Amino acid sequence: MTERIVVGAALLDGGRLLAARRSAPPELAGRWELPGGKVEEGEAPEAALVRELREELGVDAEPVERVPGQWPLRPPYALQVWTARLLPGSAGPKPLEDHDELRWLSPGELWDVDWLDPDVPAVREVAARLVTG
Ligand code: 9L3
Ligand code: MG
Repeated sequence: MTERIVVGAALLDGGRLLAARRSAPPELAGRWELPGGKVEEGEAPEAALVRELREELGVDAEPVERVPGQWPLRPPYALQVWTARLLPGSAGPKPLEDHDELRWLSPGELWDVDWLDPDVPAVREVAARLVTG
């Protein structure tokens, strides 16, 4: 089966990371994730990231760099993560779709939320970057 990519955004602002609590589906509700979703047919992953952040959070954002690694999800999906930042003039993030709470986490708070299993290694990678700037 062809691998399908799900993109996640490590949205950073002022040295903090945005975490989003899923409201659906029931088996994932209440767990926290890097917001994002499935890359569509013929779509570039970075474009999917921008689209998903607009749809889910109502923000204008841009990808900054790919976080090394790829983490398996339910087949045929795999998670890839980019750091991202809000564009000047963007609205602040709001949980418009699929989430019921958002939190900006400082480096000391990164592990205060119950991340989805596949997001844990990605957050670990981002954590190292947050500390070193
Ligand atoms: N998923 C896991 N971690 C993430 C994201 C954005 C997504 N950071 C998983 C949850 C779903 C699947 O990928 O099973 C598709 O995501 P979505 O389109 O429901 O957001
Ligand atoms: Mg999503």
